[in-house]
Amino acid sequence: MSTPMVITAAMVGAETTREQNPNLPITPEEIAEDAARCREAGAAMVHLHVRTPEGKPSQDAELFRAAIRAIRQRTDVLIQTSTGGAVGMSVDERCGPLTLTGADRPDMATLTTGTVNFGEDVFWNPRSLVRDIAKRIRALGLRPELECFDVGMIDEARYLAKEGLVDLPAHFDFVLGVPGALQPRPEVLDFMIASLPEGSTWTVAGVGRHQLPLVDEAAKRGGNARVGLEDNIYVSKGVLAKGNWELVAEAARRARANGRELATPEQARKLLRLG
Ligand code: KMH
Ligand code: ZN
Repeated sequence: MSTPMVITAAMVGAETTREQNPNLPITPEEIAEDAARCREAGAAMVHLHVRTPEGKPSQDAELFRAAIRAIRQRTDVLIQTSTGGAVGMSVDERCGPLTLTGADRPDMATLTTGTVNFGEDVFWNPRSLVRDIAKRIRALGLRPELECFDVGMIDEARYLAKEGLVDLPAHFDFVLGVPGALQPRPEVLDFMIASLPEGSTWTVAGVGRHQLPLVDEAAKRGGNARVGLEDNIYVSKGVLAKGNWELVAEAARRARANGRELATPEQARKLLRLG
């Protein structure tokens, strides 16, 4: 039996707008409703950003609290909060969700381990900032998902481990296809997998048209996949996704077609060593 595949739904993001896809969830209720449908369609985890009521990206702790509570009232899906936020945010702003404790604490948080061109912007992650966020994730008792837009960002995880800021083996997310950054090719994916610290787990998040084909590539290689409106608004060429759940359903179909079962949140918790 192969290892079950963890599907993560990146539901909101900071860049996608309602003008691009009117089905983007924004309010806590909309996010929770779509999250419950994603879980039914096969997602074990959601990667969460939040918005103000006007739709502006925000890392405000209270907005996260409301979304996390609404999701947990509806479904048992794991919640991974973003510490990336939107380009240009300060580190304190980005770490808003890391102030949530007790019943509102997320299950996991992202940690991008280097700087990358991000379209016409720069997603700024100097080493000092990465260490600051890593310490805050650790202080909250969480394990990070290490967001790697390039192979050097995997190597940086080894430095973080030597400094006692990240435990190895760890869980990585290869983000491929961002304009201005590393593009997905089979040999790129294979190199990233071969570059991982021993025993680590991985997810691949493809941007735009790369998103769904990369689910097949991940399934074949024993990995995991992230889909959702944060990274891609179409379910097929020119056809807008009706919600994140539709992208998850398509990812689930592809996973099963490649002989993979889907992980439940409980299985994902064990596979990703979330404790
Ligand atoms: N919005 C991007 C600039 C994360 O969530 O950790 C960063 C991002 C990464 O989405
Ligand atoms: Zn994100």
